Amino acid sequence: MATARVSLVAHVTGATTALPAKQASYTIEIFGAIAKAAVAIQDELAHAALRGRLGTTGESNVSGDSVKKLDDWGHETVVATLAASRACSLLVSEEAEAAVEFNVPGLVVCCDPVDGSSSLDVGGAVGTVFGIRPERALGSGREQIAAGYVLYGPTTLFVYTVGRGVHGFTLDREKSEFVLTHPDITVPKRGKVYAINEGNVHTWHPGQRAFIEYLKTPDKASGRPYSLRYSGAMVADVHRILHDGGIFMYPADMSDPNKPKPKLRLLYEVAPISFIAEQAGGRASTGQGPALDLIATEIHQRASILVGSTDDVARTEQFYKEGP
Ligand code: FDP
Repeated sequence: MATARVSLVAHVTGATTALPAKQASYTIEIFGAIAKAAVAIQDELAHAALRGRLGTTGESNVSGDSVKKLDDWGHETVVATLAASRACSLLVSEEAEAAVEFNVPGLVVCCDPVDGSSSLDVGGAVGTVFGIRPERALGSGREQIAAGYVLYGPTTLFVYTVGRGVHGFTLDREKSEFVLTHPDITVPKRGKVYAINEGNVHTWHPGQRAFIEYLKTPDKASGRPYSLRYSGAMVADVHRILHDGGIFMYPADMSDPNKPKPKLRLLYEVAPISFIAEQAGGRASTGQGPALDLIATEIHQRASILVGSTDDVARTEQFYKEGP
């Protein structure tokens, strides 16, 4: 028997019945808007070299990263589709120093429109990441009512949670529609893969260094050594981990132990990915505790993240606690 075709928006509609009615209808509209932006972004990525959309704009964003033309274009696209949804009151975007106000009642969206910019000019996989919050952008990650990411690779995959599991949808390009293909994504309890920028080893916490050494030390009984897989685009690397198990890490630079310098952004990278990981039965930590418990006090705040299989994340935390 052929299985029924379930679209993203139909699925979100079914999954948001427990939310207050207004919140549910805003959430559905916002998912529609982000899906529309994602369809446009995947098309622009596919044709970027032909449309003169590779390279940088010459500007830097609030985090000091040089802005790629596609970063800018992705931001404008998300702004336009969210404005048209009339369901988003405020957008915090990596590409805008101040939050974008839409002057309508609705929910707050925190979004990195194009994540993994260093892969853009080489045709690598990149992503969009977002979290949705009820009233305000700042506060704990546990205030999120929804989160998701879009992975632009050989196929375009939309993965989301509204706190009722994690589900993945593949873009049917002919119909510009996301269709359910990966229901109930569950992270294996333990994996065989780690993802980290190992070039930064000399900046890490000693526990972090010891953990990576542990993963590389052969031991048949515990399935070591692990394999390293790192593309430099968080969505692509985290998606692999959610699928196959293991751990993705972007620890803080601890060159000055009194001034840890994390890289990834809390509101539109760490918090949404942590919500998705927990909902998929995995774990997300800062090394000291659950990443979802972090309280954002600034919109472009940065945070560390260790995310993936529960056993692998728990072991990293143990190394942080006990050291080498
Ligand atoms: P990028 O700066 O290229 O946008 O968002 C930050 C991010 O990418 C993540 O997607 C990625 O995991 C990480 O930075 C890569 O950083 P490194 O180049 O330092 O490894």
